[in-house]
Amino acid sequence: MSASAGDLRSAAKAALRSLEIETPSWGYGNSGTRFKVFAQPGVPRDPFEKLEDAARVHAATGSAPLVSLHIPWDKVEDYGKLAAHAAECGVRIGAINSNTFQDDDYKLGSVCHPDAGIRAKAVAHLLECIDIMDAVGSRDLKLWFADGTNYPGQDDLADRQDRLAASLAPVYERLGEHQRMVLEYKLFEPAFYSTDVPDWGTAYAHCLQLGPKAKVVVDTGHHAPGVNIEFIVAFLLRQDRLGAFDFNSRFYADDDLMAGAADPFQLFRIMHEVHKNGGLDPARQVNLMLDQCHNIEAKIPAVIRSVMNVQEAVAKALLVDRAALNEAQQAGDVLGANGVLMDAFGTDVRPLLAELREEQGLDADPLAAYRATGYAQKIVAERVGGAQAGWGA
Ligand code: PSV
Ligand code: MN
Repeated sequence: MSASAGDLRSAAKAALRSLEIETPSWGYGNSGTRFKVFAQPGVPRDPFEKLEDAARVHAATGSAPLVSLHIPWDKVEDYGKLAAHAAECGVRIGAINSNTFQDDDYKLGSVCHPDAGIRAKAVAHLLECIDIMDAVGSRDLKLWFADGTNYPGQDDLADRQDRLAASLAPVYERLGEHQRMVLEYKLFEPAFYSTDVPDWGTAYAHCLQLGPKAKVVVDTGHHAPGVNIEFIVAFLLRQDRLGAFDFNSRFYADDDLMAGAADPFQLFRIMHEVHKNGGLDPARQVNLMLDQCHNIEAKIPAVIRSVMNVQEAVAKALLVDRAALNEAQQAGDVLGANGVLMDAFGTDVRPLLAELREEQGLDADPLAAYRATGYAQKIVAERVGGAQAGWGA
């Protein structure tokens, strides 16, 4: 039995109303490639101003109430004050992202480093991040390790896994009752021969060993070309180990471009698996984060566009006629099943989202709404003096 189009639309609207997408504090600061950082006027000078920019994305889209922090980039004296500022702006602090890759000591790695002293330093940083989580009321510690080797024989691959497991254990123990650690994998970069958490299988194995509060992060830019990310999503949700996404877009590697820019069909396929396997239910705690940097385009509009792209992918996933899909699958109707999915992907969901925004008291066009506020001109005029925040600061 097919669902009626009207029923699907109203169920989709209800789910979209409670959709929460988390934006990255570093997406608002200056960033670049290893070749050049092109500074932009009006960029925040501190984490407080980053939150103000994030609040503009939420005000325009109604779907971005959470902001990820990166430590030490977002280090402040008083985290209570930072959380209070977030609340005043109408947003909340989300995941705390650790950083064990920008200190000279980490040249040969952090939690997998051959030197026990450097591993202890990295673990101390991770514990400090949990103190910050306590202070700002954050649930998730997000871990990404740049650890790896550049040359065969440089270090012992299995020993590095032992060091990783031993480093993560005390961090896991330190988590509060409602806190979690979410472990991100990445195929390569900055290390080129081996990476210590290169794929979902490695992240999953460490999470299993640690316990139920350890979950896997899927950064959509961190796979080899052609990898079926939606399979990974379905598998991890089935095991209740999908903790979070880092959405961005990849043409070649970890491009960190706007979510859905290169391949909106892939984003739809991922969101279909998320929805189909219960991942949009807030009780499953799948954190939908963006992890991207805007090097040549205006930052706040680029984050707004990314949020809109995720909203569109989610809307299309919500419009999949699951009953018809199931019927076709059970009947072995290959073309029919594929057709059901393609019909949803082919639906123009922009009118539905515009209608929903108007029902929420928002402008139907988030980018036009943002432009109309004059905020872009205001920050260029007001944010003079001081050092602009940027990658590494
Ligand atoms: C690494 O490439 C990564 O995806 C991690 O999530 C970092 O925290 C983030 O980028 C910011 O550089
Ligand atoms: Mn990431």
